[in-house]
Amino acid sequence: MDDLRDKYIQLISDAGDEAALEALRVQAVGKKGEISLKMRELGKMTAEERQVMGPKLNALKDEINSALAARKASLADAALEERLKGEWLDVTLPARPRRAGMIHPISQVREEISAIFAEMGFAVAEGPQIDNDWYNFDALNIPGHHPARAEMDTFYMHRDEGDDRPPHVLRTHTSPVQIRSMEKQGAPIRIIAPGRVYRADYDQTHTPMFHQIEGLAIDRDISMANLKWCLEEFAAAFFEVDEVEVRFRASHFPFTEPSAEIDFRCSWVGGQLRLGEGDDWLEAGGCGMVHPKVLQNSGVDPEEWQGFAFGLGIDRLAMLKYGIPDLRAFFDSDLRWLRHYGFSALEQPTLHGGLSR
Ligand code: 2NM
Repeated sequence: MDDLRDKYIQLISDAGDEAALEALRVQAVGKKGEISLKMRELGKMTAEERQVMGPKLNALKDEINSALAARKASLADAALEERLKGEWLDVTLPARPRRAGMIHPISQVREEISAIFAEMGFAVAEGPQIDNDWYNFDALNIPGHHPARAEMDTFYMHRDEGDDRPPHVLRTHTSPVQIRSMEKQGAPIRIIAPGRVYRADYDQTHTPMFHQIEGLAIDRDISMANLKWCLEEFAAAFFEVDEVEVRFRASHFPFTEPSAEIDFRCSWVGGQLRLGEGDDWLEAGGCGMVHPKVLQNSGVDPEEWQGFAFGLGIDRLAMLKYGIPDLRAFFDSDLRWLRHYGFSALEQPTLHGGLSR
């Protein structure tokens, strides 16, 4: 009995796979297995012999069955271990850059600008591209008769014959987003509103849809000085230079008072733009202190709150920074152009990692 036991325990522990184990099981405890045959011999024994041998054989059968089960489990463990070794994958490896799927320069620049203003504490706000004339004009202190309405070349949405309600418009600027944000959130508030805007104008330097980014900061004592600093910080970060001088030129907008055009100091050397040095000025956008009527229209008390707003053109900033000569090519969906001017989808612009790489 002990020899039988030692033999099978050894064979089981040497079995290299499940098939070998199964063969051993048949050989030992199968219907015609060695131990089963021995059990059959119990019938020919005397009662005394049977009383000794019966339990011994049963115990041996149990022992071999559990040795088979244990070996089976350990073979399965080893097989899993082996498979996992083969399938091992380092999920911390950087993804491989691909040629397909490029980020459009406008998306890239919008993300760059958002990253810069996010660092200064501005949140990104969004709103509808189809809006009513209250949000696009009246709330912004542009009444019906105001020449700015005509100057804006507004796209008006269709109204049925006999429907005399004022038509919806395609927003001509992202300022309606700021009005809605002030209405919803009140003051203090610090947001930027990037997005598509629409004006019926098409030539070398104008497309009927283009992209703007507007900023708004309202608090108890925000001034033009805070505005100028923000724009200086923005220009230096965006053009990736140490410093850029900002010049305010007096201007007029219905929604700000006082109002100014924003110029960045620059030079053009051999057709190449350099920011922060030289005797030229780059026209970058408009700005001012938000008009008290605009605050009032947005549910913000102008006796308690004040602040600045500004507007920049994303498309022009993209052309200037990345040397893109033709505005209209932005909207042609030409894949060869996109592969040339596009950005990797796997590299997000951040201030710490670099805006453009
Ligand atoms: C500009 C120039 C000056 C502007 C004003 C506002 C609002 F809604 F807060 F009143 N948003 N953006 C603004 C001011 C925009 O773009 C050339």
